[in-house]
Amino acid sequence: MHFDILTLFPEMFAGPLGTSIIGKAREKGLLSVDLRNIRDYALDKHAIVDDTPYGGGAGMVLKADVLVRAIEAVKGDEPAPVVYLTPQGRLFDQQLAAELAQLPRLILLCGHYEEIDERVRQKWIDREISIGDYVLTGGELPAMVVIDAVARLLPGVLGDSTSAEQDSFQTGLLDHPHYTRPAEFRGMQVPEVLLSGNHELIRRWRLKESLRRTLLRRPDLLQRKELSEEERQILAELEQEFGKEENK
Ligand code: 4G3
Repeated sequence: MHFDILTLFPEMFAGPLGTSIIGKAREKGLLSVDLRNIRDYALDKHAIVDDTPYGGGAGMVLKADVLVRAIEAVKGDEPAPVVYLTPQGRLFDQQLAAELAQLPRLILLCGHYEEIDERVRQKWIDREISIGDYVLTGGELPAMVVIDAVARLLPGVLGDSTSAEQDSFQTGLLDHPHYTRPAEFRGMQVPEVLLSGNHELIRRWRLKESLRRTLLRRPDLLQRKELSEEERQILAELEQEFGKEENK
C-alpha cells in the first residue's frame, strides 16, 4: 500500500514512520510513504500558503490554489482517495482502518492552521477523518495514527506473535490480563490457572477476563457485539459475581 502525505511539516514523520514495525515494513517494501511539503506548491517568492479569512476573525486559512496544486501533483494518473484529517471528520475506528487497508493507495492531507479553503473540501477531498474528539495543532499526528493503524493490518507487517486477528477490536472485546515470569512478584501471584497447562481452562479464563474488562470499562462494546452461547453464560456468571442484574 502507498501513502502520500501532504503537510507543511514533513520532518514530523521520520520518527513514527521510520521506527519499529512500520519502519521494518517499509524496508521490506510492504508499504511505502511519500512526503510532500505543501509549501513547495506556493508559487510566490515568499512561499505563502495561508491567508486571512474572508469575513474576518481569528486564525488563518490554507489557500485553495496552493492546496489544489499539491493535490493534483501528487495524484498523477492513478486514482486515490484524498483524506483530510480534521476534528469534523468521521471518527476513526478499527472498522475504518480495516476498510482503508483494502485500498492500494491513500492521499492524506494535513492542515496545520484552523482550516482549508472550503472550495478545496467541496471538490478535492473524498473523505474526512477524525481520530477523536479533541483538537491538535495539526493533522500530522492524526495522519500518523491512521497510517499506523492501517499499516499493521497489511499482509506481512505483523509477525505471528503479534497477529492482528487477536486484537481486542477485532474480537469486539477488550484484552484479558497478561503475565510473565516470575510466578510471584513482591507477594503478588500469577493466577494459578495460567500455570496449570490446561489450555481449555486457560482459554475460558481469558475469555471471562476479557468479558469482565469489557463489561466494566466499555459496556458500549458489549451492546454492539453478537455474543456466543458461552459468552452469554460467562456474562451471567460475572453479573452474579457483581451482584447485579442489568445488561440483559
Ligand atoms: C482542521 C485533526 C484541522 C480544523 C486535525 C484543526 C485534531 C484532529 C485542524 C481544525 C487537528 C482529529 C488540525 N486536530 N481529531 N488539527 O483528528 O480545527
